[in-house]
Amino acid sequence: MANRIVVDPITRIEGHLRIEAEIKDGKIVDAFSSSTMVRGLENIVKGRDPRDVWAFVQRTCGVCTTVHAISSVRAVEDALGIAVPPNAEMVRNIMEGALYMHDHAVHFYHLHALDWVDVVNALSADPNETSKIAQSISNWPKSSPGYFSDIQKRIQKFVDSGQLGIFANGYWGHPQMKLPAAVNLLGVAHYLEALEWQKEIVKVHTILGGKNPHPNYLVGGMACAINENSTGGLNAERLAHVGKLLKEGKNFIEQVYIPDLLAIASFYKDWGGIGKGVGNYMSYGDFPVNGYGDPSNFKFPQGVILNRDLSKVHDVDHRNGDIEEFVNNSWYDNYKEGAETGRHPWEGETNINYSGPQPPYEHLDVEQKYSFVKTPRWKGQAMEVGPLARLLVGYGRGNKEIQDAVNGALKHLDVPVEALFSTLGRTAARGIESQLVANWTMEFYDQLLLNIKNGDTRMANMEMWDPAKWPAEAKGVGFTEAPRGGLAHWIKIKDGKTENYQQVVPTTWNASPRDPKGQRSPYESALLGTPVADPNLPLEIIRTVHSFDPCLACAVHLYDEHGNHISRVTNV
Ligand code: NFE
Ligand code: MG
Repeated sequence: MANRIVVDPITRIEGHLRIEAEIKDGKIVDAFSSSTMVRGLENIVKGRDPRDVWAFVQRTCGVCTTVHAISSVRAVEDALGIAVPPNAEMVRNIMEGALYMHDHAVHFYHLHALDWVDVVNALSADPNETSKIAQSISNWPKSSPGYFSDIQKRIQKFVDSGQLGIFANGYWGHPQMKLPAAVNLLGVAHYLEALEWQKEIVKVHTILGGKNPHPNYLVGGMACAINENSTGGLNAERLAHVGKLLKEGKNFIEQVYIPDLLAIASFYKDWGGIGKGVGNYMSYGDFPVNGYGDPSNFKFPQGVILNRDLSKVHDVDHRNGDIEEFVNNSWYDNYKEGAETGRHPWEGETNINYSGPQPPYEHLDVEQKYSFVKTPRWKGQAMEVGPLARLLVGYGRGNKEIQDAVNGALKHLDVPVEALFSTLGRTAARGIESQLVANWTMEFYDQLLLNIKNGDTRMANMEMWDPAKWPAEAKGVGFTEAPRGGLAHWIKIKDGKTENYQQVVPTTWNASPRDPKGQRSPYESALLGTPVADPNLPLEIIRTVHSFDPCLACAVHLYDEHGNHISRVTNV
């Protein structure tokens, strides 16, 4: 008989996620993913001025801050036929690149590392040994035995006080923790350093967008006026500061994040065979370098891979009916056409007044509706989105830069290409693309400076600003690759107002409940077959779920004080 365990809430993520898993003979035989937060942002923007919508929907999330604003302004620009000036494209790319560097490093160290790094075990490390390892894998200057010994003293203080603080909840001593003590100490030291560094990289947003989180955007371009010689706006000094922050960020990724990722992964190669998932991967593509109109110019290519077959990449179309959202298993009223039907987002609905069974409950009633996340499908198929999907699509498209980066990591770890389709693959892909994005962001920065030097200081195209010029009806789609995967917003405009608005978000693709055919989405699918050594300490579930970097605030678009109930908590 299978034993159903509940992990709720899953911590070290954004938002509220509940996983129920059925375990038989030490392995997961079925799994259900539920979000217990309710949405509402799509309804809040109805009737509002489309030029204001980015400011509302950007509040979907403060973690992947900026990507909802980009998607929104792109959707409106698409509807109204606006092309933004090259400088605005580069500023948007730089801001998104800075977000990737920030978000991925924070995920690795602060949200995911403690699934693999045993903080308490680091106390028994020999700092000389940690120093030797650190110096053998990187040129990062903080690597002396004294430095690591001081870190150890700091942790010892936490432990002696009985208050581990940020390290309080963890599976310390779990038999699945495989790192030598010296590597654990290295991981803990860099956890603390990454905390310091991440407060620096966000300054890129404060300079280019006024603040972080939720920097300023503008339909038609960006709001940061270039004036190299002025004391305000985007002057020479502030541009130089952006360049310095990006260089430091790239350095941190190259000298700390990547060496740590490879060192830690080399002890967990068995996770290259666990957490496989649905095997379908989708990327919308992003980082335009020659206008947003043509995805073949994007740094991240666009496409779909089915059944892990990298030899064929399918095209994505956001405008026809290929993408649909279902609500058959979600706490919303069914569409009037019935529970089996999906809706393309332009025709989508978010009916939060559903009156059927909802939380609280003992267990999810998975025969009925069991999540506030909707279920999106591409041509009826479940799609994994995120860093791994982006790299696989790029690989399949024959992108040399992406192929070299992926092959280099596989060679370093001495694992076969099949190891990519896994928990380890997802976590490695996030690091590999951080390096790629850091390099590209320097290119975007250089391009911006070159444009300015050549006398082009345009930052916005305001030709269509006046709603009197708009058609009576228009519709548009704006897509981006958010750190967690493909993100798109669809807008319908009527008489100058937002008539309908739908966001389909990366975590919606990955965390959704089943579709009408009973097909599992990526989280539910990836958990199948995962060994669980001790059902009371389900570290293995956390590893695979964390490898997707969940954000339920994005997936459901709003917190609600009634929705965040917790039942039968196994707190991890
Ligand atoms: Ni809130 Fe987000 C990203 C978006 S969601 S984190 O990245 O969009 O999956
Ligand atoms: Mg939505």
